[in-house]
Amino acid sequence: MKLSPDKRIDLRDVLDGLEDYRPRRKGWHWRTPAPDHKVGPFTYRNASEDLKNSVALPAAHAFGAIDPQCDFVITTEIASGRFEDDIRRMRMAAWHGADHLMVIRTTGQSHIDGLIEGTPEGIGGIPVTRKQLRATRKALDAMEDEVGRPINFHSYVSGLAGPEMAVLFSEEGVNGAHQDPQYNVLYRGINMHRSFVDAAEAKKVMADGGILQIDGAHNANATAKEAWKVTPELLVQHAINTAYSRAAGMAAENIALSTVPPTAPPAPKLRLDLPYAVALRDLFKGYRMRAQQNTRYVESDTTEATVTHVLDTLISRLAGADIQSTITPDEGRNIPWHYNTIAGTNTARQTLMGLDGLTDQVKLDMDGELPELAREIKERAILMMEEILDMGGYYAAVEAGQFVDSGHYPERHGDGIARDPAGGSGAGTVVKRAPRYGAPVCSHFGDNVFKDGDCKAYGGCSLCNPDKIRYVDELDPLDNVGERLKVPLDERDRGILRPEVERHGDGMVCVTLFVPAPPDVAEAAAIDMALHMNLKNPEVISKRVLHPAEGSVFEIKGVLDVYIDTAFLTLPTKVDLIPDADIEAWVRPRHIHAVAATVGEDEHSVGLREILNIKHGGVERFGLKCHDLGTSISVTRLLDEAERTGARVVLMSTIVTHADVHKKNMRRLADEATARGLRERLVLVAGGTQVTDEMAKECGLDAGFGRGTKGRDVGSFLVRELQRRGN
Ligand code: Z98
Repeated sequence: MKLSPDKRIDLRDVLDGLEDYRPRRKGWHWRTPAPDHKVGPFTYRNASEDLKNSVALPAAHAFGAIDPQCDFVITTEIASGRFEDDIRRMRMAAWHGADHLMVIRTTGQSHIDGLIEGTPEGIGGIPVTRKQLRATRKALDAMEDEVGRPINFHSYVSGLAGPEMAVLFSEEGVNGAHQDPQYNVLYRGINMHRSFVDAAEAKKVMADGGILQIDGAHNANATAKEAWKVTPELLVQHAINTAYSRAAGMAAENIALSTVPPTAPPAPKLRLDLPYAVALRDLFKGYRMRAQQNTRYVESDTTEATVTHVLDTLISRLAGADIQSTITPDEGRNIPWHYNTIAGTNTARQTLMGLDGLTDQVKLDMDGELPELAREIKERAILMMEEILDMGGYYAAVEAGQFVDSGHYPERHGDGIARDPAGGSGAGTVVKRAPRYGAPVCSHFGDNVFKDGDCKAYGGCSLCNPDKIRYVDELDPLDNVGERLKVPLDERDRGILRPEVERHGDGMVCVTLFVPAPPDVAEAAAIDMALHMNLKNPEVISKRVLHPAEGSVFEIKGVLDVYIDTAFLTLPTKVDLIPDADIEAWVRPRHIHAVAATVGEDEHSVGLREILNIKHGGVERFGLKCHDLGTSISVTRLLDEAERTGARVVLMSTIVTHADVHKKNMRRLADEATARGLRERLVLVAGGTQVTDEMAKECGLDAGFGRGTKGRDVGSFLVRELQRRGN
């Protein structure tokens, strides 16, 4: 399957021939570092190799449209709840520099006790299935070719089907996964013994498949009432999972700790979070760090979420990290929307590029309070670990509610998560392995009469011989991707467009409005206004009081139930602009003069000045010699000055339109220039809010520029026109 940058991905191609599709590669991929990497005018210190195709950051145009890539892997969590929509979102994310795409299903995967086939949505969201994984991996393989960088696909190995999930992931080329038996125990109420036995098997399979593991310590941070007090326990959780993973055969470089800065402003964030980061990096040298924003503080205000994300990323750069996970800034208000997934990704790459080389100039002060504070966190963690051992081990400690207690260890508040070691889902299901137990597979934890590779004698196992995999397409005739895609594909074929943010054609839009009244009145009024805009099911997703009496600003989502048939759209003709540097290179050495004025009785000079003035990016900066005659100038005077200065260009600005005076003046300029024998020599251009190119041409001029015109539009036109005339 090959993607073409100017075409939308065709989901039919993705789904076609899936039964025979095999992932091209397995295992995790780190970015290829590119030290002292030159991109455009800059040399980067923390960069990786460039992409083949991408969308650059907005300000990149000022630096020659560069799109440097940072050294960290950038993650985005893709969670529309439908893999067919996730795939399109992944492609956009990959073009914005994300190379670790985590798919979390809208249903809690850990609540499912087996593997499910097909692509059902069912109730409560969709589970992970082989077909979805395979389709996604196939699409990602094509996206890798398109952007020119390997993309890591990630999901979650948890719940009672954890080991089965690990095998499935290894078979289907999933490159990273969360795995932490403590997650099952604490948050999903799964039996402890079962969780740890399953984890050993899952981790072995992940280790053999080169899958990067991310642990689950961050969940304590997101769950605890006072997250900044849970830091010693976070170190303990990391330690338990890391040691257990090593014992199961996982290499240190495939173990990533899931670190989350514990606070967010208005807390004194860096003062609290930096010592924690330092303690963590110090205690877990040699392991990878996956840094993620703390979801706990993501409210409905996307700007606030973005600022915290930037500060988190600053900590990652200062303290070191390998993966910067992004949280979409709208997590706190809805299923992440397409464009907010990209916004989160951009926040990370924009911040990281901006911080390039920071640690060459700024160092953490290791002679001040920082190491003392870090040491205190480590001491508390070690005390906690000792007490766990005294209590009889992990199971006993969990039973006693030691974990996710809101007290700052050794202080305890008695509000931790307590679980019964003999209870929970799957209790009593662990069976002792019989003597001479044998499983002829390539990857298996513990006693096994077959050695790794012995499965060849039986024709191979599904990990080394994918032909052994039984691919089940769909089981439910109604609840499957084929049915779900009927309407979207049909609309696509017919050229029908609707706005969307979660799923294909959901019609969802968001409007922002300020209402000048106290909050309650303002909110009721805002909803009414949204109804007047014909938005269905309007819902306030963010409100911010700007002043308790003066007013509030609201963001309202709703469904705009209209569609656009692209067959009836008239598209404006697109002009390719000449790059600024090329305009200047042509204009400056030629010493070209231009006269400019607002004509007739028109005192509106702002627009013209924006077009001329160097400060506003006007044509002056290309070296055009501009003579601004001012306002309310007659056409005759304009042409007199053009003759006197030897100008090649006349720029007339005309805003006033009553009685079509703007058109009259345009015609007058063309006619008088012709009568005076100047028409051949002069390029005549009009500009103004109501002016269009067609109108200007009808009136005998060479070009017209309307609202939104910038100096580079005019500059680009002038160069082409003067070149056309052979100058
Ligand atoms: C993240 N934002 O990716 P269910 N195991 C671990 C987890 O952290 C999670 C799951 C399993 C977070 C996403 N984390 C939340 C260690 C989820 C998923 O049962 O499918 O929800 O488990 O860091």
